[in-house]
Amino acid sequence: MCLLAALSVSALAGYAHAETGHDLWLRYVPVEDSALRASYRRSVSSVVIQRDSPTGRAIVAELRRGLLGLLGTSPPVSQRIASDGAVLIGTPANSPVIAGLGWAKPLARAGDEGFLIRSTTVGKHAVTVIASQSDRGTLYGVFHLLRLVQTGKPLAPLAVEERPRLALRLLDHWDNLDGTIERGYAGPSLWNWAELPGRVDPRIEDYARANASIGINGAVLNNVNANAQSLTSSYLDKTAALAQVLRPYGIRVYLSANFNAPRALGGLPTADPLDPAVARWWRDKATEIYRLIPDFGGFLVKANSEGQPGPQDYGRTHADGANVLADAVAPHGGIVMWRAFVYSAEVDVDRVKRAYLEFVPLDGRFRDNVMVQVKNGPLDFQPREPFSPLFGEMPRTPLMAELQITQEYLGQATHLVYLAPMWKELLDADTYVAGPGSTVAKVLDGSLHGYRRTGIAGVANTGRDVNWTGHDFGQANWYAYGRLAWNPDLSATGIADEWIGMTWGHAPDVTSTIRSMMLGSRETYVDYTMPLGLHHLIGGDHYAPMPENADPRRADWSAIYYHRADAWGIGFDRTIRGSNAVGQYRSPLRERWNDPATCPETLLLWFHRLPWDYRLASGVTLWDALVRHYTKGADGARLMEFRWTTLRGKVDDERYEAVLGKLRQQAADAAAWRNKTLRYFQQFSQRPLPGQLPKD
Ligand code: GCV
Repeated sequence: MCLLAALSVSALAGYAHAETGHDLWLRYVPVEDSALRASYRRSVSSVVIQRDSPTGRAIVAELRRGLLGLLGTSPPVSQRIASDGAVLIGTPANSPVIAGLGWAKPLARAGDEGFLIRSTTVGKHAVTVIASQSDRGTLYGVFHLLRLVQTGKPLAPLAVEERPRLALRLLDHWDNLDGTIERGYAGPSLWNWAELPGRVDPRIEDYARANASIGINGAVLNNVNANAQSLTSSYLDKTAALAQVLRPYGIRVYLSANFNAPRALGGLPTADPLDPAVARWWRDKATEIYRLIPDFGGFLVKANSEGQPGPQDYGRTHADGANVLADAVAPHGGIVMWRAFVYSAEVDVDRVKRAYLEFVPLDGRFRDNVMVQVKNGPLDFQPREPFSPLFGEMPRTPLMAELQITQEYLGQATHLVYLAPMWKELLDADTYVAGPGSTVAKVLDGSLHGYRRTGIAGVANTGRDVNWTGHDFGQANWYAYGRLAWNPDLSATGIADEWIGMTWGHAPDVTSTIRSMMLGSRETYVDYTMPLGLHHLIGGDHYAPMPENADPRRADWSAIYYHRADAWGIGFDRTIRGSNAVGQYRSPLRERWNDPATCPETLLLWFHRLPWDYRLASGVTLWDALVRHYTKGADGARLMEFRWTTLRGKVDDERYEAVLGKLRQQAADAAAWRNKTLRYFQQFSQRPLPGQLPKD
C-alpha cells in the first residue's frame, strides 16, 4: 500500500510527462536525500493562507503541485496556525497575524512586488512567514521558497528580503496574428488567435506560472512589426481573454501598436501625431482597451524603422509620435515603450551611429509615461557588440534595455548558447557617464539618473513546441533573463546552477558538466562565428555563415559593409579617423577603444580596420589570431558534444537524445563556419590556412 502510494506520487511528480521538457524548471521531482526531505516536511507541515483571490488560489495550487512532487506530500491548507512548521502566507491587509508582526518597515522596503521570508515564532509555534505588501509579492515569495527546496537549500533559519531592481520585466513576443513568429524557432505562437476568446489553451496558465516563477510581470503579445488588426475590437476581446488568465500571476498584457492604425482602422486621412483627430482616435482606442482590460500595460512601438510607419512620415519627431500615444494611455495608468532601433532609410556611412543621433537630442521631450527601449548593442543582437551608446546619454528619459532571448544571430534553436554571460557583459559595462562605476545596470535601475520608471524587455524564445523553446537549453535563457531582470547583480554561474539543479538534477557530475558547457558556450559561439569584434557575417536566415553577402537591397544588410576585408586587411574603422562611432562613448572609453593597442581584443575589428599582419598584444598576427579563434570555436563545439555524451544514462534518455542531436548539428555547423569564413577571408589575406581545411 505504502509502496503503491509512493509510486503514484513519484509518477505524478516527475515522470508522467516531465521529461519532454514541458515542465521547464518547475519539474518538482522528488527530493532524493531522505533526511533533507524529512526536514523539508517538518518545515512545511501546513500552509496558512487567505484563499479568496485568484492569486491566492494560484499560490495554493502551485504549493500543492510543488510540494507533492518534491516531498511526496501535500500539506493541509488552513486559515490558522495550529502547529510548528506552518508556512504563513499573506499581506498585512489580508492577514491580521502578519499585520501584527511589526514588519511594516522591511515590507515597505521590499515594495509592492518584493517579499520577506522569515523563520519566526507565532504564538508558541515555529513558523515560516512569506509576507509582502501585495498578492503578487507573496506569489513571488512562494516561488522563491519552492526554488529553495528544488535547489536543496535549508528552509530554516530563513531571513530573505527580496525586491526586484527593475519595475517592468517584460517578454516581447514577436508573434504574428497568423500564428507565425518573427525570429521564432520553437513552433507556432502560443496565442491561438483563431480559438480565442472562446477557448484559452490551458498551456497559457503554464506559461504564466513559468514567468511568475522568475518574476516576469508583463508580456507584449504581438510583433513589433505590428499588424493594425490587433487593435480591432475582435482582437481586443481575444487579448482580454489572455489577460484574464495571466492576471492572477501578476502578468499584464501590452500590445505593439502600428503607428498607422488611425488610418488603417479609423479611416482617417492621416496618422500625423499632431493632428487632433488622430489624438482623439488614440484616446478613444485607449478607452476601449481599458474597458476590456483595466490593467492593460500600454503600447510598444517600432516606428520609422525597417519600413514601419512613424511620425517622421509627417515631418514629426519620435517624441511627437510617442507622446500622442502616451497622452491616450496616461489617464488609465498606461505607458508607451518607444523603440530606438532605427536606421536611416538612406544607408548611413555607419549604421550603428543612427539611434544615438536621432534620440539623444530628444532627451527631455517625451511625456513621463514614455520609456525608450534600446537594444543591448548599437547594431542588432550580434553575438558580441559594445553596449549601445544611448545608455546613460538620456538622463531625462527612462531607458529600458531590449535583450533578445530568441537566438536570432546565435544559432537559433539549434545551438547551445547560454546568454547570461553576454547579458552580464552589458549590465556590468561601465558607461562612465557619471564617472567610474556608472554601469548600464545602474542606468536601467534608475539609480544613476533617478528615473521614475525602470524596466527591461526580452524578445521571447517561446513557441508551441512541447519543450517551449525548441532546444532544451533555450529554457535556460528564458530563465536567466527573468532572474537578471529581477536582479542584474546575480551571476551567470549562480543562475546556471539554479537552473541546472531544477532542470537536470543535482548529481555532481551532471551539474559540473552542464555548468562548464553552458558557461563556455557563448565565447565558443563567438569564436566560431564572429571573433575579435567581427559582426554580421550572415545572410538571409541569420544562421549560416555568409561573409560574402553583398545584399543588393541595402549595403547595411550585407556582410561586406561590416567586415570590409580586402588585400590590405579587415574591420570597420569607427575611430575618430573613421566613422567616429567611438566618439559616442564617454572618456576614457573613447580613447581606450580608439587605439588598437588598448582596445579590448574582443572588440578590435568592431572599432578598427587593421592589416592582416597587425600584431596583437600576444605577438600573434591578426590573421593567425583569427585562425586560432575559429579553430578554438570549432573545437569547443565538438568538446561540448563530447562532454554531453558523458552524461548518457545520467539524465533522462528523451532529453539526452534531443540535446545530443542538436549538439551534433552545432559541432558540424561550427566546423562549417570555421571552414567557410577562413577560406573566404584567406582569398584576401593570402596567408596560410590551418593545415588542410576539410571541404564542407
Ligand atoms: C522584428 C532585426 C530582425 C527583425 C526585427 C528587427 C527589430 O532586424 O531581423 O526580424 O523585426 O530586428 O528588432 O525590429
